[in-house]
Amino acid sequence: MQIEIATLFPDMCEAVLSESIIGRARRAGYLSVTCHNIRDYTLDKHRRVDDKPFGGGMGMVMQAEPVYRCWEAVCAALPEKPHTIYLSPQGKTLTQQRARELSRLPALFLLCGHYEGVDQRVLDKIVDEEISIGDYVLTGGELPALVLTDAVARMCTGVLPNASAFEEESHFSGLLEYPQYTRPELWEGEGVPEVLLSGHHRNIDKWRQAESLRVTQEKRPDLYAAFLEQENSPE
Ligand code: 9D3
Repeated sequence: MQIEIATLFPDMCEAVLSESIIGRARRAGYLSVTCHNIRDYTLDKHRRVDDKPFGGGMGMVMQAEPVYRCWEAVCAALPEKPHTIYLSPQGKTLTQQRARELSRLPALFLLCGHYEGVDQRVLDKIVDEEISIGDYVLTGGELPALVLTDAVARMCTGVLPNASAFEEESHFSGLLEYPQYTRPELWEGEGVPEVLLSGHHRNIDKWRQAESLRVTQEKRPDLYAAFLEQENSPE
């Protein structure tokens, strides 16, 4: 999977993408993520990338030309047109299912907006899909692009050890995780559930399943109801 991120803040993106699991997967060659500075594609002698909105109003609008020239340059270096996503508060909310589908595509181009938006003409020309990460207001599309990259990348082969990327589809099956404990056995006077120290794997599995049910019912009654529904429906 190849992910191309177009942004006015490439260093902000690079900082996040160089760390942890995504950083390691990139260095190991399982994943290619490249950040492009839209400002590098302006033809303006002052390197400007935004201007006042036609018709008046507050703030600035990102100009079409640098965004388009960035997209063209990235396309020219790829064997086929990348699926182009504009991170926008007006988009459809990202879901695990959509992330999984996107992880099966060969290349994504993620456009991060800033200021009061991007000239509609370039959006009409290049964007296949608009995605939001939820109903709250951020200052730009960079954090959403990083969230999308993380959610998609972890499902690409080699990024996570073993098959844990897909655990939510099998073992987990719509329930929340059971509580975890590690050493020491006694911390601040608190012990660890006895069964976890027993070495009895069938009892441990039973305990964890029961805890998953309990935690889900308590924290996410919506997921719990959906789980029961699916358990009780034939087929
Ligand atoms: C005129 C400014 N806003 C009116 C309320 C619209 C607006 C545009 C751009 C508000 C925020 C932003 C910056 N946010 C994003 O680019 C963004 C976003 C978000 O804010 N929340 C959730 N998902 C996303 S994806 C991109």
